[in-house]
Amino acid sequence: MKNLLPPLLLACGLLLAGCAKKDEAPAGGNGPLTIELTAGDAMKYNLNRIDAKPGQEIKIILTNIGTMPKVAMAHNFVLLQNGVDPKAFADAAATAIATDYIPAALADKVLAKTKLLGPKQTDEITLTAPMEPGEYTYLCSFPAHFLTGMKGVLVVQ
Ligand SMILES: [Cu+2]
Repeated sequence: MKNLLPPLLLACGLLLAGCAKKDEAPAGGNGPLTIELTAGDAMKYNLNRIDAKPGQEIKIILTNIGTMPKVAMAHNFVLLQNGVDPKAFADAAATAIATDYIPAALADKVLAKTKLLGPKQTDEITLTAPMEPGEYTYLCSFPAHFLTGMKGVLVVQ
């Protein structure tokens, strides 16, 4: 059993790299990374992990591929600072309807975010990966979506 682990991890790593690193500059470079994120009525992102190098430029293109009306089912991408409790953020976000579910009191904990998107809407942002290696949580701050599993991690290393 023990011997199976390394090849399994390698396979997982290759799979993730293949999914998450579309359009990246040649391997080993520090070129910009383009990540195409989708989210639909199942309240999940297509990618739960993004790998980047410290300081790397990342273009995030988020598309809501769902069909439900925006008032009932909208999505965003909110990248949090390291050390911020994502559940506490999501709880505070749930009542922040006037600011598209970005709680004003915690706005300084947000490293990057897209607009809140209704069905068939897309938003594109460019962010710079933090210089400090670590795992940075991203989530959808629409009520209950984080708890349903609409989250992922930006791994900077
Ligand atoms: Cu969502």
